[in-house]
Amino acid sequence: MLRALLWDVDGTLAETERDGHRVAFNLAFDEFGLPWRWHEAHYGRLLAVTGGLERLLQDMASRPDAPADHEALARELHRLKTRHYADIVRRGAITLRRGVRELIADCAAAGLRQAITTTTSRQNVEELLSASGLSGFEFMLCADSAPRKKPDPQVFQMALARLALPASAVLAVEDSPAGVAACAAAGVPVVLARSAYFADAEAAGALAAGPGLHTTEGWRPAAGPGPRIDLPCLLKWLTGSDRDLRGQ
Ligand code: XBP
Ligand code: MG
Repeated sequence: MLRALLWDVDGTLAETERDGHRVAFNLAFDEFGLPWRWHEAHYGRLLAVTGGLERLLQDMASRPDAPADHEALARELHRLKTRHYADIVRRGAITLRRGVRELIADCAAAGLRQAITTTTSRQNVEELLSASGLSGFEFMLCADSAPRKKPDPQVFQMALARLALPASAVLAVEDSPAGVAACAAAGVPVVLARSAYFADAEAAGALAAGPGLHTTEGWRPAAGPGPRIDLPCLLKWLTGSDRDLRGQ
């Protein structure tokens, strides 16, 4: 029986990467007087690395103009980037993905417990929740609580311990293959609401995958019967969960 929903943040609650984190990194580079700029396609490739700091370190490793002491500069740039990201969110440039608020409300009305399980920094989540007026999460596990980032299952293992529930009583909502892999490694069933950068990504291991919670079109297995992904739809997928996308 489903007792709790675990929500990813970046890409799932909102399309934060292209117009949020990427832009904030570029502002940090600029503020530091660095000529580096991450264009959209390059940032998409860098998303294979989870964690903003880790992503930056990976990029710096391939830059001949990066200093020998990568790590200190990367930490400073990431600190600046987090500040710029907060400014971007505060001025309303990032909005919730369609269908998110409605599904959270469905689950709250049904008495399900809900929590945040993310690899992003806590301040990013606090800013997004405050700017969007979203509440009702029992707890938030972020990069500070679960430093081993997705696809490592640590954040989900910690969430199960905190909820004191078996994985079979929980469902996660994710947008990326790394998120799905982390869930799979923790045994947590997961629905993949693909974000822009992962529109065509592999969905193996997900209970269902589709283009967003706002629609029942384009989902596999089929969603519905309502016009959006709602609680009855999640329960329908869970009931048939012996067949995930690999078995389709
Ligand atoms: C996505 C991430 C994060 C963000 C950037 O997290 O990998 O690292 O891209 O945030 P999730 P930070 O999808 O689990 O929410 O710079 O704070 O790491
Ligand atoms: Mg995500």
